[in-house]
Amino acid sequence: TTYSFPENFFWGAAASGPQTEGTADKLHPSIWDSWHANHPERFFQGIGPQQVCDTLYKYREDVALMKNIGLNSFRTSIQWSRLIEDFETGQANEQAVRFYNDYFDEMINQGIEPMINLYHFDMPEELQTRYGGFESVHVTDLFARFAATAFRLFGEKIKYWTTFNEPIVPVEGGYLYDFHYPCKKDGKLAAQVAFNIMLAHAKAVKCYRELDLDGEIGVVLNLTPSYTRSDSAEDHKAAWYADLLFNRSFLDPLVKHQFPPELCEVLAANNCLPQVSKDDIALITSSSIDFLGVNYYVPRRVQARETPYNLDYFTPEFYFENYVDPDGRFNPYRDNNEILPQAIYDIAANIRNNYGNIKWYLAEIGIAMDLESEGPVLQDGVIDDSFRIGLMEEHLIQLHRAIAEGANCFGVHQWTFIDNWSWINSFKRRYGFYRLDLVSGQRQIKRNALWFKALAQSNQLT
Ligand code: BGP
Repeated sequence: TTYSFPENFFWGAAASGPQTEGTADKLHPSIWDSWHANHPERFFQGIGPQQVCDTLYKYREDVALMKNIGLNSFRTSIQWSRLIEDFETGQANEQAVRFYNDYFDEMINQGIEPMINLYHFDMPEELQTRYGGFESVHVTDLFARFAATAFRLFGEKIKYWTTFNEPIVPVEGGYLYDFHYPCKKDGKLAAQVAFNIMLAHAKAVKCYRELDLDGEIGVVLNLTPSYTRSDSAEDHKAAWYADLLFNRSFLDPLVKHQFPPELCEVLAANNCLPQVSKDDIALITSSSIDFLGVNYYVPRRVQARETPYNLDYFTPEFYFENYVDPDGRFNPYRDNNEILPQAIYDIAANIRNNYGNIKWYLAEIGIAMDLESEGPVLQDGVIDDSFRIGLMEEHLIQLHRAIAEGANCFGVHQWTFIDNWSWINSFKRRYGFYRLDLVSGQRQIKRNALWFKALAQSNQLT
């Protein structure tokens, strides 16, 4: 069978500034730079964001590698803590402006559409320390200043912008479960930060609209359907809550222009309602995006709570229990990684049926493997990571099925281009089209990249 994709489909890769650039020439540290400096033991093998792909120096060679594997688009992010010299005024740093200009020009000259994100978990450390990061409304204004600077500087050449990548992740990581700085474990603060992130997003979108540039702006959300253990009403209720708290909490305000009343009820019942003004709510619900980016890796499976909830602060798990499907398929090369290609179809159906069939693209999908499991370099110089290819095909077949039924999807970006640094996981899980040798910095192509090249060039899966 041949699966053809829509014309002008985006086939690309996704990455982010803090995970690839390296920390050289930065005037300000981000929370990741300083957290790693103070607590290297929190990071897998102690490796931090200095030791990454060195994109800062190697972007020309790297864009040539993108071209080499047929990518027609590429997402990365601008680091707030690199671009901005003065956070209060939003004044840019000259050297950083030169770097981003050259990097984006290089892509454009090679026929690769840059899609640029503004926030990929990388709060400037100074703003976290002084104001509590997105705990503070003032920081939402500073974010909008940063965004406005980026739009003014690069808005002529960048046609696709996103404000935030997976905005719920810094909320979970930093305020519920302790895998992002500042590890506070405070449900009420989590709700406040979530609200303020949406406010920061809406303020940035407003700046973009005011500049009247020729381009589009959106947001990237990680969406995970919740599948139930059984068909019981209790299990379905549990899934409904998981969906409310993890998907609808951001999707509904940002796409449907409304905060779900049930979300407010849940927060109120747990004494977690954030402090908000009517004007700020109105700003969020009146702002609109041109497209949605969707990241998907693993499905969520839930059941009604059976064991007592034992945290002394609120987290969404108060309303459900995660469970592992004994019959599930698992990726042997990554912990807790159930494989469920069907989820792609279900996400697409949800967007089509419940979110006005807004235009969207798959902004991250990837198959994690640890270094050893990717296999040796073959005689032709290619690393044998064939395991990925079959799984990617299964996911894309589900996407194709959804598109055939009307899903408004315009592209696929695989995570990631060159193996990159992944927060506290550092280089534990590899995802790249190219392997990064951490010692020599050398990039080595993997079989999956050649498979993707054929896909991108023919616009079909055969
Ligand atoms: C996504 C993030 C990326 C990336 C990826 C892999 O959630 O947007 O930044 O890191 O996950 O993550 P991990 O290394 O945890 O598997």
